[in-house]
Amino acid sequence: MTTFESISDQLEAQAIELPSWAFGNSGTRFKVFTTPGTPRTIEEKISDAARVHELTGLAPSVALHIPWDKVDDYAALGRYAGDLGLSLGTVNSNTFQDDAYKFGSLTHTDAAVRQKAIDHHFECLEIMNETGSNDLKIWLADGTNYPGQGDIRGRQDRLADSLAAIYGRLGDNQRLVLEYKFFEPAFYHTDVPDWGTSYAQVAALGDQALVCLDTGHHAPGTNIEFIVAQLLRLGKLGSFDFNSRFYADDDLIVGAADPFQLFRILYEVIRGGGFGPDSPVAFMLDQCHNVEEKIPGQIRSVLNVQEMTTRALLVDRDALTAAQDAGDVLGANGILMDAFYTDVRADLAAWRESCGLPADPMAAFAASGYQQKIADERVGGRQAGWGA
Ligand code: LRH
Ligand code: MN
Ligand code: MN
Repeated sequence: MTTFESISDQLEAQAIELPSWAFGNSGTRFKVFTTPGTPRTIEEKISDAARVHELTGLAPSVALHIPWDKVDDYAALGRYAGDLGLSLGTVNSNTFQDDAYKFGSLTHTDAAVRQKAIDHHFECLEIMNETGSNDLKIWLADGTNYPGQGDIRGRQDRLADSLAAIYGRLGDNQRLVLEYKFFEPAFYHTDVPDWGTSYAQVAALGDQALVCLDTGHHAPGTNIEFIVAQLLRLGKLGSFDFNSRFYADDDLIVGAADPFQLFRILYEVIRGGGFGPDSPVAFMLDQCHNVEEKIPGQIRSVLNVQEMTTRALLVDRDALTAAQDAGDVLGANGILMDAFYTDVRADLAAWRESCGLPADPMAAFAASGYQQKIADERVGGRQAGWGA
């Protein structure tokens, strides 16, 4: 059995990017419940994100969503984040809230609409140049609701052309990550529904284009860890949007619905060389906190990722390989399960203290008084994006 002491140094470099929109109010199409202290500006979102990093050491960057997080001066926003110990990370484009995109954005039949969507991505790249961000994340709401509504093949071709135009503007250190999702808001077909389509599109672009895997974007029962293994094998896993789901794209706290699935995913990440300071795989959260408080929700999320990463690092890989090669079915399964069932919470608490962090970041936040302070100070917090 691998010991905690033998793997703890690998935890030091773990970094999980927080989504700015997780700090805003969000909800379902039925109701948006507000939370006292909800940020009114991107600066306040960043300030809340800084609390998460301060207490966990796990979340040194914040992702922006444009235009939700639009400001006049991105360099100044970057300095503001820097003063709080954070950097600005992935820039997410947004072509899903404009009337012009009712029938598609990068796939639209009208060249003028496609150009508008391409120009939006150029704007995102300019923002990245100012913030020093490396990743442009593209998720498209493009798709159709009825068979025959659109030419699904022509849409792929137009998508390829539009993506090539965007790719051509990337700087040397910048990457394009293409996120897939099998349904919603379109219900018959989605133009980037699965990892295979995303892979086909990014492979045609070049080395700086990769796939983004959002854990909530698969049909129930999908073996996500297999997708992770395959994309790492192909050198095309760029990033994760972590969250968890019971039914659809629930955007619940990562590891809440199925901690074992998170463990299996992280095991394949580690197995495939996707973990560690030299790894090209970016870890991000993509979540909404509809009824729970947002800052503790984010703290819990990054701790869940850390906890399952630790358990995945504990897998005795030599013993596992030997059992697999020997055809020892239950022995191999037992080795994996031994690591999964290991309660690492006490070891992690002690390790955090040794790093100068609170043993229990959730308790430390509750005791800090920050939630009360923002509830008193901030009035009229905004919806996450939709109201921005
Ligand atoms: C789409 C998605 C995508 C968006 C975010 C708000 O469902 O996962 O990443 O940018 O939600
Ligand atoms: Mn996502
Ligand atoms: Mn989603």
